[in-house]
Amino acid sequence: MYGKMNYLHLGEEIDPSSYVIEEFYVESDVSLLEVAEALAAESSIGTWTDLTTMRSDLFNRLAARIFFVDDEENIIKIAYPTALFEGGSVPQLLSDVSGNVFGLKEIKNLRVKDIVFPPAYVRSYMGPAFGIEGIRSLLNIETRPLLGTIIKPKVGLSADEHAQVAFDAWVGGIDVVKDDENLTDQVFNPFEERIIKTLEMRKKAEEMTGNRKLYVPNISAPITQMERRAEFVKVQGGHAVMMDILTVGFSGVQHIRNQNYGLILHGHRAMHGAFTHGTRHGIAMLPIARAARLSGIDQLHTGTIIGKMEGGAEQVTEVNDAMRMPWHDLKPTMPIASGGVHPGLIPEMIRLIGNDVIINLGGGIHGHPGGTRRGAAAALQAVQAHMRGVSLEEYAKDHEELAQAVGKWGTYSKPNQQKALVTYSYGLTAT
Ligand code: RUB
Ligand code: CA
Repeated sequence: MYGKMNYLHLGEEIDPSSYVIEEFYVESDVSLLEVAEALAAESSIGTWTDLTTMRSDLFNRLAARIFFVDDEENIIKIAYPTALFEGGSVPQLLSDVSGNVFGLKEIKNLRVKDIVFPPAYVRSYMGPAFGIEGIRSLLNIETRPLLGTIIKPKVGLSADEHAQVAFDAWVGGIDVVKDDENLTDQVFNPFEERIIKTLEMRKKAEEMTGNRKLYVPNISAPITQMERRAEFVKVQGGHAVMMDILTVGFSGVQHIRNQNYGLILHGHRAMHGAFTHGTRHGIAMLPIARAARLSGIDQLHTGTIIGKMEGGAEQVTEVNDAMRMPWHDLKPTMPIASGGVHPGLIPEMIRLIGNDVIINLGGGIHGHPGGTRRGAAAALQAVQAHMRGVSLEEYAKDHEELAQAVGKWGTYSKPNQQKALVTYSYGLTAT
């Protein structure tokens, strides 16, 4: 008992249309049942003691229900009545199901593994405006994975240089060019100048190639500033913007979505490791990604399985499935596989992740020995090789750009020595 009311309903069948259901992993010196009661109380209606202001009708209607406790695996599942939640508000959701509970003294480690929502709650959100189909139809690419690049160096280039590198990437064969997470509006590359110049280059690249191209500028900033930047992008003829969803916060993301700009929203997840790292504490990527889809993110970084960033096959696949699956009225979110990708990894990544993905390469394009344009061509050749069922080695025989990329970085099955090392441009190496 926690607060003299009983939250325990072990073994009870829970109606998924009436409850938000949360799964926790917990480590504590006190018993799992006691922890479960503390979590259920703190995230619903209770506190550390009984209350003179509590009424039994209130308790029966709004108290969370602990319906599953596994002492061996340290798993607790709690169902929260939907009435506890304000529809269409990720901040309120997170304050509720992942708020004070993280500060409870008796808890050593606590991890939110997943959150499942009732249909009416899901429908209270706008979700993505474009979704996978909308993005594909804008770019006129029916089935193959989309290819993206992050301009590198991640910060430092002038607006002119940035626009030129973007042009080279598009002309080489890239569909989507994006800013990196820490490039916003710095003196060496002012936001408005960059947008104007890069969109001019997009037009030129579209005319030269006959293909639609997408530029995704980073608008991350305090909310009013983001609003001004999104409006500027729209007025200049842009079709997409990027937000660093966790540093900006879900309030910022939802606000931008609520303005209905008609812009594709790209979600970078910088800082997610502070929540998602490891398995015993924090918030897993799955509930964060669900919140991003609810908030209206059209394309979201979810991991590469085989690149430089954390995230194995099981974890990335379950997140990608949750982004693509039908979810009441909400359009699907397109996963982005990014981080340490080079052309030699592309076929294996498509095999593992599927076609409905944006494969995003930074160093793997701008680090190509022949420069950005040839790097972009090599990436497209790697996608073509996969789509035609030809091995990279075979395809590289008459595709010089791909041969150069494979020569530098190797392939998934035959990495060259550099694969084991991350080589930084300032000359240091780290494992
Ligand atoms: C990748 C990059 C992205 C990371 C983010 O650059 O800049 O910010 O992929 O990671 P490069 P994640 O291609 O040079 O490694 O997608 O896992 O959130
Ligand atoms: Ca980056």
